[in-house]
Amino acid sequence: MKSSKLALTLLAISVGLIGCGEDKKPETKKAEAPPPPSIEIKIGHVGPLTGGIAHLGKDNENGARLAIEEANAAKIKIDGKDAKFVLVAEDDQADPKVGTTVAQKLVDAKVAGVVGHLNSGTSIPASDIYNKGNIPVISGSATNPKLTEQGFKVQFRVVARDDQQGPAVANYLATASKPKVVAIIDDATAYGEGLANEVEKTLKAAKITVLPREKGTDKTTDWKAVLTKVKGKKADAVFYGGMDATGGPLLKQGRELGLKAVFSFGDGACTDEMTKLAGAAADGLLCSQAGIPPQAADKKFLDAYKKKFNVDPIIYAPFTYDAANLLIEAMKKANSADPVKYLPELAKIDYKGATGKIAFDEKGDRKDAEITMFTMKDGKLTPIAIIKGGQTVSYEDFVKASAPAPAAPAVAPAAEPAKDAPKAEAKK
Ligand code: ABU
Repeated sequence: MKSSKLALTLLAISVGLIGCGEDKKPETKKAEAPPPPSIEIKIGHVGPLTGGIAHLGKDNENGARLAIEEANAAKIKIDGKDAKFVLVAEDDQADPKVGTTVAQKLVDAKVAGVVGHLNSGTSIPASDIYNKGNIPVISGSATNPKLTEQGFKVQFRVVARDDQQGPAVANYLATASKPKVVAIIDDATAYGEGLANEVEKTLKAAKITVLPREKGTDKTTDWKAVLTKVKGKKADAVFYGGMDATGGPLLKQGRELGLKAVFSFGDGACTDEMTKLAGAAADGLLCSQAGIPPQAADKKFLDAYKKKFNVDPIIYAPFTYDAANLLIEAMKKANSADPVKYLPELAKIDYKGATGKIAFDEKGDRKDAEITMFTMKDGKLTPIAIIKGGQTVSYEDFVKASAPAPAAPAVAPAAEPAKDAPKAEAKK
C-alpha cells in the first residue's frame, strides 16, 4: 500500500512538471546590436632598431608608440567610426638603401602617415617614395636641411635644421671656448657631413682657423690615426659631425692620446650614452640638440613615458610622440584618415605638444624651433642654454619662463656663453 501511494505521488509530480514545461513560452533570442563601425588606421614608424644606434631608434619608436596607445585609449572617432590606430614599426638599420625599401613597404601597406626616419641619410631618399605615394611623413630627429628643401608637400619635421644647429653650436663654441684652431671630423653621412659643413662655415666667418676635414664613417670606432694627426696640428677644439656610437670612441681615444682640446658634437652625439662610451673622458663635452632638452618636455608625457617604458627618453622621443600626435590631430580635424583630406590640416596645424607649440612653415619645417646647448658634467648631460630665433637664453631662465607663473626670460645676446661652458685650454 505504502509503495503504490509513493508511485502515484511520483507520477503526479512528473505530470505536473511536464505540464509546466508545456506552459513555458519558447525563449526569444534578443537581436544583438551590430558592433559600432570601426576603422583601422596604420601609422608607420621607421628608425634603426639594429646596429650601433638602435638605442636611439628605440627611443624614437617609443615616443610614437606611446602617442598611439594614448589615442586608442581616448576612443577617438573618425568619420563616425571608432578609430583603432596601429603602429607599424620598421627597422631601416640607418642605411639609406634599407630606408627606401621599408618606405616602399609602408606605402604598399597603405599606412595613413609615417613618423620617421631617424637619420637624415635615410629620411632624404625615403621622402621621395612617401611623396610619390602621397603619404604624410614627419621626422622627429632628421636635421639635414635638404629634407624639407625638395618641395615635397608631404614632408615635415619637428626639430630644428642643421643650418640652425651648425651656426648655433659653432658660435657657442667660438664664444665660450675661444679656440684658435679647430679640427672638424665627420662620418661621411648626410647628417654628419652636412652639420660639419655648417660648423666650418660659421667658424671661418668668425676668422677661426679650420684644419682640412678629417673623415670616418658611421661605423668607425678606431679614430687613433685621425686623432694623432689632429694632435700634431695643435687643434684646441675638435668638432665631430656624427652619432654617439662613433663619437664616444672618438672622445675616449682623443683623451687617451692626450688631446686637451675642447670636444664639441652635434645632436647625434649629444646623449648620455657618451658617458657609457667615453667614461670620465666625456666630461667637459660641449654639444647641441635640435630642440628643447627631453627633461623640459611636458611632465604628463615624461611621467607616462617612464611608466610605460621604465626609462627616461634619451633625446628625441618627445618629438616623435608629438609627430604621431600631429598626424592624429590632423586626421581628427579633417575627420578623415585619407591623406588627401588630412594633409591640408597638417600643413596649417597649430598644436600644443609635449615639446611646446608646433606649427609648420611652407617647407614643412617647425617654426621657431629651439636649439639646446649642453655640457657634460659629472657624467650627466647638463643643459646650459637655449637658442631660439638668434637669441640665447640661459637654461635656468628658460625653465623659469616655461613655469606656470609668468616670468620674462632674461635675453642675452646671441651665442653668449653660459657660466658652465667649457673653455679651450691655453696652447702649450
Ligand atoms: N639629427 C641627428 C641625427 C639624425 C640625423 O641624421 O639627422
